[in-house]
Amino acid sequence: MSVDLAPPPRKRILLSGVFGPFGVDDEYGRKENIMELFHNQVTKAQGASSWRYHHRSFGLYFLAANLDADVTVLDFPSRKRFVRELKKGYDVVGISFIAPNFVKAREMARLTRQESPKAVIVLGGHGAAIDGVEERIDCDHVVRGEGIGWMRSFLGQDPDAPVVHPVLPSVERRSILGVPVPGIGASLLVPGLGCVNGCRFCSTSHFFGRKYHSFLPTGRDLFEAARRIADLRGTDEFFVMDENFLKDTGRAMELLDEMERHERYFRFHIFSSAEAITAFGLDNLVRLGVGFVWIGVEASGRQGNYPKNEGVDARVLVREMRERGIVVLASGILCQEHHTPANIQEDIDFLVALEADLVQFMLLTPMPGTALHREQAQQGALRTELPLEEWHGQKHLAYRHPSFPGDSAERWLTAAFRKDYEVNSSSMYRVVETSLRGFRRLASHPRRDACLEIRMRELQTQTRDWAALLPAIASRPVNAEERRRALALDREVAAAVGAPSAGGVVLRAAARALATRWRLRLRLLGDGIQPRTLVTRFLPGAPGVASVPVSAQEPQLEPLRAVGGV
Ligand code: B12
Ligand code: SF4
Repeated sequence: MSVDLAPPPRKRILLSGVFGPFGVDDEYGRKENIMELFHNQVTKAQGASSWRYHHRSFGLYFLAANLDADVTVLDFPSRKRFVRELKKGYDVVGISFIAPNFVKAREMARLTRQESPKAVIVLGGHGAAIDGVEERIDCDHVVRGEGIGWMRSFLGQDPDAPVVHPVLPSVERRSILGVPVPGIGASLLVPGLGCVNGCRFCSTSHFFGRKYHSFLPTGRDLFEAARRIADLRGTDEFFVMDENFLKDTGRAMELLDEMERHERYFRFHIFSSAEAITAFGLDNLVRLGVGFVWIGVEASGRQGNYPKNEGVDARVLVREMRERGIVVLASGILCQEHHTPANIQEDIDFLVALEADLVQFMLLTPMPGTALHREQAQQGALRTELPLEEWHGQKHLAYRHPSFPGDSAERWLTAAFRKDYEVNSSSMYRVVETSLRGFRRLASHPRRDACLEIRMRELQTQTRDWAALLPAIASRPVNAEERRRALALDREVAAAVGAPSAGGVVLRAAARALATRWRLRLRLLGDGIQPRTLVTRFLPGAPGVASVPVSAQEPQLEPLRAVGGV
């Protein structure tokens, strides 16, 4: 009798995001559902000045880096490319999707059954919160909440093994006014998932059971992860994907202590709530190297607002952050239950008057799984007849609101974005102004230690670099006021940080030429940009230790340089 001692073959797993094209009206999606953060949700009314960034489907890479299996990650495939991948034969096909991409996920499951009938289909991501999704999509498992532990258990691996943080760029392509943003681009840092605050509309908080699921529980863990990723990618800048990074004030303080102790000064772009920012302290934000904060202001007064904003004067908070060189993105919710055509403008005007660098307006949307969804279902207010492709918060209301019938919600939204642009000028103009303010403040600081000295120099370089776009802004402004502001700011920058060098002058001329070309492109060809398909293979045997960009026809804009344990 012979005994086969060979280990069982490792599973072959395909993890895929939903297929494109994105942001077009077709049988699977809608034109409003663009795969771009800023251009879709923030700077959408700013024409050529809109920020054009692509972000990967980070959850897929987190899963892949933490499984002892042969995992291929397929990000932004076309439908055809997905089918081609299926034909290679996988044991498990995992599909990550959000509610507005329900139809795409359903089609991908159908294609998997057709092309790879033996594959086990696992659905995950926020779309898993849709009621009865297992009956509406032909699949084998639906994973709600954190996925690494679930997938490890499913594969017979230790669900509680330490989480390996993959080494990833936080953005794929970045351009403003058609000018590519130079440099490597910030790396991704995901300290944890979810938020304990449980604001009733918030998908992320509810999806993770109103608990914080920590990947990097201590300041020291954060520091070590940041140091390793920074060394591998060659940049000390991070986009921190954590819904409320400063909520754990102690952890953030410990991170700051570690940075100062090691004299390693990272820079972080974060999401956080007003109470958490206030508790951490604005001057500590500067020391920590926070360059960007996304804050949910939500509404002007008590009505329609949340405990996280209680007792905080948003106007003062935004101004004080900008004074310190911190770019602020303030978001607000329109067409809330208490809004009427008579009072909604007050909230819009409040958001605009904050003079934040960037403003996001979003329609109140009862996303599946949230307390708001439950409340409105009980009241019979959900618009269940509205296809899920429309549940993205940028056009239709997904609940019945007597004051906003037909397309009126969309009209308010469009007008709000437009007003912010006309009153406050383009966001690019605003961020140069913020950077200059921060530089000046630190330059006149009476007691600059090593940390503040570094922060001052960062702001100086940033102000000079970003100001290169001011002539392009002034050449085709939204109104005469923007031209006047851009030219005046350019002069102020030159006075504060020095006139542009000969190289700088050439750069500015190039930026103007690129901006002119971009405006022409928008006029002739429209503003659609599709993200490139990215294929990455994570090899078995050593979870997260190596990752291989697969196909030469699908080059990565930012190759994954390495993936290793934290
Ligand atoms: C990055 C991001 C984007 C990127 C898209 C990146 C991409 N390539 O898809 C951009 C900015 C383009 C974007 C756009 C939109 N987004 Co978005 N986005 C996010 C954000 C901020 C982070 C997601 C993330 O990477 N998290 C970190 C990773 C590690 O966590 P994770 O994705 O949750 O993955 C974990 C689990 O969910 C699970 N999991 C995930 N996938 C899978 C798959 C399998 C098989 C398994 C087993 C498990 C699993 O395991 C992972 C590890 O635990 C979230 C909010 C948030 N903080 O989560 C919103 C969020 C996902 N987006 C949302 C929405 C609504 C949108 C837009 C419709 C908004 C709009 N109107 O423009 C568009 C849609 C674009 C489109 N065409 O699809 C909602 C989804 C709501 C819902 N219930 O479906 C969220 C939750 C924001 C919110 N609070 O409302 N988004
Ligand atoms: S504070 Fe922000 S992340 Fe936390 S529950 Fe509220 S909206 Fe969600």
